Amino acid sequence: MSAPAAAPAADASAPDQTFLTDVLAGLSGDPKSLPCKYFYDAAGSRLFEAITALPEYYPTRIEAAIFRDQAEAIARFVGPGAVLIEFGSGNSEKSRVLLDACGEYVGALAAYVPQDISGPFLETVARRLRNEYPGLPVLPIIGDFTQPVTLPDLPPHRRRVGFFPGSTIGNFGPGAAAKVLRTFHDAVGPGGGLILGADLIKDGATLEAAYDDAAGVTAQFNRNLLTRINRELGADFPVDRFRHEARWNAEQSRVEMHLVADAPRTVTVAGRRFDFAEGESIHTENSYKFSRETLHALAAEAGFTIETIWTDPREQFAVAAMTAE
Ligand code: AVJ
Repeated sequence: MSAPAAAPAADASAPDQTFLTDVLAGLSGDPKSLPCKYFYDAAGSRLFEAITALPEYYPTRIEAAIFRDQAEAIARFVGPGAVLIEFGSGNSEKSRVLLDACGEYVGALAAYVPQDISGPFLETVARRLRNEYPGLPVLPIIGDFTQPVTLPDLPPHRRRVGFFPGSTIGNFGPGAAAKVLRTFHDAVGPGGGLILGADLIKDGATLEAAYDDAAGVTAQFNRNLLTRINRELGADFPVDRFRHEARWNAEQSRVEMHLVADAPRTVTVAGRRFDFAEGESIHTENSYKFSRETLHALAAEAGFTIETIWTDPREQFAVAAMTAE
């Protein structure tokens, strides 16, 4: 998937206040943590792109295969003349297979609405799509998918279908995930649809390898968060002294990423000191994994009913099509 790009600070020399507040709060916690949404600066976005090409990181490849294999069924679920809204659209790459399939099997969409937090990037992507899909209204909206969606002027009386691929939903704990889906429910309205990509529970070795690859790209991606904090918030993390760890937490059904201090360390962030014991970790990400049952329960909590779950033959990844009640 394309990573959600970070919004550039209005004044590049002034640290982003929200970023600083979030980092100080996370490092003041016990256990220490940092929000995973800050992974995606320019370097982090590039590293994530590299992760999606790793042999161990199966989700991107398998989801793409499901979209290809089920293109016709997915297009029929979207339906003729619908408005497709992609939340956190990035480079809109995953929508192309849907746009193509709708054109081929059910007739053109009424509009494609990519939503992303990076405005300049959105416009570039929209221009390219308008060239490649002449006649398709591409109506980008700037926004954060965790906030209520303000839709552009849309053709009236059209079915709206949300699209949220990549198992980005896995970054949210059970309650927060239902809240995110609820904002999508509000955006598509009763009778609208949602196509959701979600990674499935599997053996711990496969899961841990996907988040701790042999080439060390995920380790770089994780540590880049400290590099970013050093640069943007004037911190002094000895980045190489924090070891990358991926742990499958079966009880909570999530892969956790951590950065573990190799020795007792004191770090200063914007003039505040944080002490680390040897082996103390910063919990940087949760990537929740689902079963058919937990997907049905999550959908229901947000007011959706799942119509179909498409998977690959080994049931590694799921694409769920659901209807808003
Ligand atoms: C972008 C949240 C789907 O959890 O698999 C990949 C992020 N972190 N490797 C995921 C990620 C480490 C990814 N998501």
